[in-house]
Formats: sequence, structure tokens, C-alpha cells
Amino acid sequence: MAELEALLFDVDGTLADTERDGHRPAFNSAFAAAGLDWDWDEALYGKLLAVTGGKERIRHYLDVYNKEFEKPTDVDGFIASLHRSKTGFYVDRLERGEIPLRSGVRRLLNEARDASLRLAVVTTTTSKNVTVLLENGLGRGSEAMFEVIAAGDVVAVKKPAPDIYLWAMEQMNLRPDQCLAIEDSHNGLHSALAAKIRSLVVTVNGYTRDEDFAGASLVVDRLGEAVDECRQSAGVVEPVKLVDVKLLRRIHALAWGD
Ligand code: XBP
Ligand code: MG
Repeated sequence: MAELEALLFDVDGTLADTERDGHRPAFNSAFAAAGLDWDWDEALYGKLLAVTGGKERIRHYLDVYNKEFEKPTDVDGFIASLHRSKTGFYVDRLERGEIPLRSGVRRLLNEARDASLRLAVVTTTTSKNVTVLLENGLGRGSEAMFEVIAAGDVVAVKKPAPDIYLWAMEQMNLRPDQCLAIEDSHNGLHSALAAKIRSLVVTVNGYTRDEDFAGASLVVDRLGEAVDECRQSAGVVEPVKLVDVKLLRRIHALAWGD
């Protein structure tokens, strides 16, 4: 059995709870700026999250929830322009410090670095969003702690397809049995599973808590702190108070049959 070498972190919903109060209002600001009366309320956005990728999500919205909208001839160009505008509004929110890191993220990242574990980001969002989120959450230059930022359009097909995880492992010359993935959603979990990763921790959030996480090694509501313990809903037998490197190594050994 290979040693645990690397932690592969999802971003949205995992490093920070970005969707409800970050991406969603940024989409709505972009629609308003384009003179569109589209409004993605919390309930509708929860349904739209079934599709990963902002551009793909807009397309899904038009195809399923707003069929009557008269699409321009260059639909892809129209969507790409809306998405660029949305990213601008989202980055503004990040830069105003409106989206803090989730409980235990900073602690675990520091622990992992001190334990010489290699780190990567594996996300569907854009690399710009990742950079700004990390700089605001962990400080300027903090993205350097990640060997690889596997983000957005670097692959043609987004989560739950395995492509983004396969790309990250290829960049790092790692095998699935050397990696542990930390995700928040069913789509993210299945992207990692499809990439043959078996060590899988899910930290659920408001939008994903009722999704199906069969195949995960551990499901908790946060990575947690000593003063902010996590609550576990599936996975390793003993009660888990916080997710630390020792636990991740145990999860990895169990997942690969040690
Ligand atoms: C979550 C996503 C992203 C965000 C929106 O990514 O699916 O599309 O919802 O960001 P992950 P963009 O959980 O993989 O980090 O508009 O930049 O896609
Ligand atoms: Mg996510």
C-alpha cells in the first residue's frame, strides 16, 4: 500500500462556503448589469448546482428553466461574457473579505505542510477565483503552498467527470493510492471516485448536506477546530472531533486495505 503523499482540496463549498452568498449573488449582479431580469434565488440555485461550472450552469438554466428566453445567435459568446462579468462581481466580494475560509481549513493546511504532505487545489471554478480566495483567506502568496492549482477550463469536461483530478495527479506524477481528496458535494466525490481515488473526506454544507455520499471514507460537517468540533455523519468507526493529518493517514490506510 502506498504512503499518503498528497491532499487534493476542492474549493467551492470545501475551502469556503462560497455558493449561497458568493457565486449566487455574483451571477445575479451580472444578469442585472446585462439588463436581464433573471434572478437565481437560493432555492433555484440549489437546483442549478447540479451542474458544475458557471458557464455550463447558465446554459443549463436557459435549457431547463428559461426556455422562453430568445438566445442570441452566438450563445456561447453571450454566456462567456456574462460569466466574465459574474467573475468580476465574485472577485469583488472575495476582495471585500465577504467569504471566509471554513472551520479547520487553515489549521489542516498548516498541519499538512508541517507533515510534508504535498497540496493541490482541484476545482471547477476559475483559477482567478482560487487565487483571490486564497490570498484573502490565507494571505498574499499563499497559493504557493499548493503545488498545482487544477482549475476550471484546464479540462474540457468538469466534475463529476474525473478529468480535473486526473489532470492534477498527472501534473504531480502521483497515483490515486498516494492521494486523499477533500470535497463537499456529490459531484466532487464522484469526480474523485471516477479518478480511482479511494481516500475521500466530504465536508458537507447547507447545499450539499442531503446529497448521497456513498463511497466517501468520512462525511463530516466541517474539518473543525479544538473549540469547534466537527459532527460526523458517516465513515470511520470512532467518533471524530476534528479532521487532522493523523486521522487522514488512518483513513488512507483503511481505504487501501492496510
Ligand atoms: C464549484 C462549481 C463552480 C462554482 C462557480 O466548483 O461548480 O462552477 O459553482 O464558479 P468546486 P465558476 O466545488 O469544484 O470548487 O462560475 O467560476 O464556475
Ligand atoms: Mg465543491
